[in-house]
Amino acid sequence: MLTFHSAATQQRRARTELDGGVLVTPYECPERVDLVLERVRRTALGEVREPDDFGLEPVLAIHDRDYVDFLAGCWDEWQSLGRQGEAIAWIWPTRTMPGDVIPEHLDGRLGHYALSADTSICEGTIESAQASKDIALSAVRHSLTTGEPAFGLCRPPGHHAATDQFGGYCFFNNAAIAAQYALDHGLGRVAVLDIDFHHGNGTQQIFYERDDVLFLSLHGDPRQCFPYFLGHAEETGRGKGEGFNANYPLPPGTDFATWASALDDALARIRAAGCELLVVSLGVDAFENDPISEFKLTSDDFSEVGRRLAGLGLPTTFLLEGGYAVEEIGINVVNVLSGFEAGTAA
Ligand code: SP5
Ligand code: ZN
Repeated sequence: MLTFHSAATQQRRARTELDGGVLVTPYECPERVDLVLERVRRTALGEVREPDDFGLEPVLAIHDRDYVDFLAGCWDEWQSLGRQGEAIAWIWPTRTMPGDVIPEHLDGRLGHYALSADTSICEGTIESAQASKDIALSAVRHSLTTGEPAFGLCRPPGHHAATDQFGGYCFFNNAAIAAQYALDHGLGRVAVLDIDFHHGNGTQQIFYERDDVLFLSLHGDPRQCFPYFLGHAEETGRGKGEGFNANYPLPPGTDFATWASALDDALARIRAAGCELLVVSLGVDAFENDPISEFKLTSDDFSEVGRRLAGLGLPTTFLLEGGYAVEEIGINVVNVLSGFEAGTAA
């Protein structure tokens, strides 16, 4: 399987994440890329390629122009205010303030465009986000033109990013951008299967009223887990999108047996919906030793996940999302990819 990778994904080197009332070194760190790449090479998964530059058009097919402009200018503006630390949102239009006038002041605009305070904007953020979407686009184009699987070693991740909001370490929604690219190049229906521990709130929001993208997510129950305000089982789509959104919220402590039966249900729905391409939002934070997540999957379980995905027999594009047990991230990601290849050969 081909891997798409760019060193530009490591330009974002954030120093701060608000976690438990203190500023910690972010869980979503550039070393994640090094370790996945090292494992891809060590296991001889296949060739590693640089992405092409797809420009902003495929981004603007998903995200609002004002949001993209905000991300592109935020760090320079923040610095021109003479601020010490990194740009972190700290006030929001909440239930008691309609927030329908976008503020002019950067602090207000940060609250408008942010969905959580775990994600700072720092030097290199927009550059890494651009590289990440180019990786996703290069990978999906490869799957579309050859029918072969591809792996996009995306960083930053994307699935929490909504039409006009960043957060959960995500800026551009790589999976949504890739799925839309496939539709714009002739496909009728695409499945986005999100196996990251956290609910893919951004992907759900983007496609919620559409029937050309089937979105399915297995995740920690939002009653207990980030992003807390979306990802319930009752959210099944709206309008013509009714029936094209499927959430599998699972309790903290969930092991592979329970998780895998949700996966099998999701795979049956993908088969029944007549999807022509599978985009996998591949987070490996469902791992038992993940520092911020609460499922119990083992490294061997990830190989079995790959084998089951291969059973669909669809052209498949894997895009990296979360996974913060940095020491084991390479093993867990490549186990999914190798398991997929083993399942394809079988
Ligand atoms: C892409 C992705 O996986 N994003 C996840 C973002 C979650 N951010 C909030 C993390 C809160 C961590 N608190 C755990 C405390 C353990 N010390
Ligand atoms: Zn996650």
